[in-house]
Amino acid sequence: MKRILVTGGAGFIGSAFVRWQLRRYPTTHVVALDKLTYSGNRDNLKDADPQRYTFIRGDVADPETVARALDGCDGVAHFAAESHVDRSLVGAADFIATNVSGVNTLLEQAVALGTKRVLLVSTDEVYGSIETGAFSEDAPLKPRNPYAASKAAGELFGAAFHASHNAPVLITRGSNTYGPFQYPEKVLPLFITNALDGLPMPLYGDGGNVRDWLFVDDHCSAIDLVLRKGTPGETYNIAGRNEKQNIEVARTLLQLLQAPESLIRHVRDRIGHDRRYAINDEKLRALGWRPKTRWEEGMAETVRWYQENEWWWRKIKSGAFKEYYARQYDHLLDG
Ligand code: NAD
Ligand code: TDX
Repeated sequence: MKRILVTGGAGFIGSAFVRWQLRRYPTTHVVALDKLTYSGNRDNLKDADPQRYTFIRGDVADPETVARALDGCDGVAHFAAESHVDRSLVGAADFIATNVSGVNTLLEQAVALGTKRVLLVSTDEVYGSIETGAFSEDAPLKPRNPYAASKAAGELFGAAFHASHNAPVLITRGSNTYGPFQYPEKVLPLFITNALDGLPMPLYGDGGNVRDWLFVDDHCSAIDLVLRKGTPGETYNIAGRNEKQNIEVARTLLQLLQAPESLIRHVRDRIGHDRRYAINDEKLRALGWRPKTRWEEGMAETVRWYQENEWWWRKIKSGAFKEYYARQYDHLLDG
């Protein structure tokens, strides 16, 4: 591909994907489209060669902006989203605007321009919670929080555009992703940066909820493979095969940070908190994908990155994040 569009290219996974493309494909030009919402950050692209990518600040729900960004691109990887479950539980209007209307706008423009590959980045959360076993791609969608519902709705637009307009839509459902540059509202960077300041790690409920952790570069390599080699109209799970209870994650972080167990603070549970996510990724593995980063390496690298890049997260945590944190955890910390 000579030119690709990455929406949400200034976010956590989107910016890693921009770097991934530039590293892996020396002749590819990347267009990054991002609205720069609270989680979008130009600092996330500081390591990307500015000659090799074009940055457009704009809304993926705006047709003219999307048409301009897509023009001349061979494909698009669509990451732009409202991405945090806890925020969606307070109000979901932005989630519908970006994760549903934004997908519709992107699909309309891609059809109009004849874009050859349209990959929608989705999530394992669309299946809902599972007690044992793992969901395959044909399992029914049973989202259980507004964020997951908006992602499921976006996916359904993708499937509908494939069926009606023969749009070359590919969908990936990735599991919980971690690594450098993740916004500190998400559990790993929140726990790491709090612990570095001697602040508590607010662990929801009994800490027994299970997530399947995937290192960010492995998520990027899977998306890249599906973008290039996947079959249009198909959906691919991307698993970490690395299930951990949240309490185990917290303890691993404490060990790496050499911080005391007393930092773990059990707080009131997230409402409707999904107990366990698990997906089967045989279909993707049949395309040849394997994750490269072992959990121990990925966690050590991630912790080191936050230790060495205080400039990045202190800027965030001393800004608008403070208000969010007070709202989110004030009433929880008393529970
Ligand atoms: P993030 O919040 O770090 O990044 C989202 C980016 O989208 C930000 O840069 C933001 O500015 C941008 N954005 C938001 N609304 C926009 C709009 N209307 N127009 C243009 N840009 C907009 O999120 P992330 O964790 O990097 O997630 C990226 C994608 O991956 C999302 O689609 C998410 O649903 C999906 N996903 C995330 C995970 C995870 O564990 N983080 C797992 C599976 C799937
Ligand atoms: O303070 C916290 N304490 C806590 O115990 C936070 C923020 C979270 N948690 C728990 C809730 C979850 O069981 O940790 C787990 C992970 O929470 P998040 O980081 O908020 O992720 P999750 O809700 O699992 O959703 C993530 O994975 C799927 C991403 O945010 C989504 O964008 C992705 O689609």
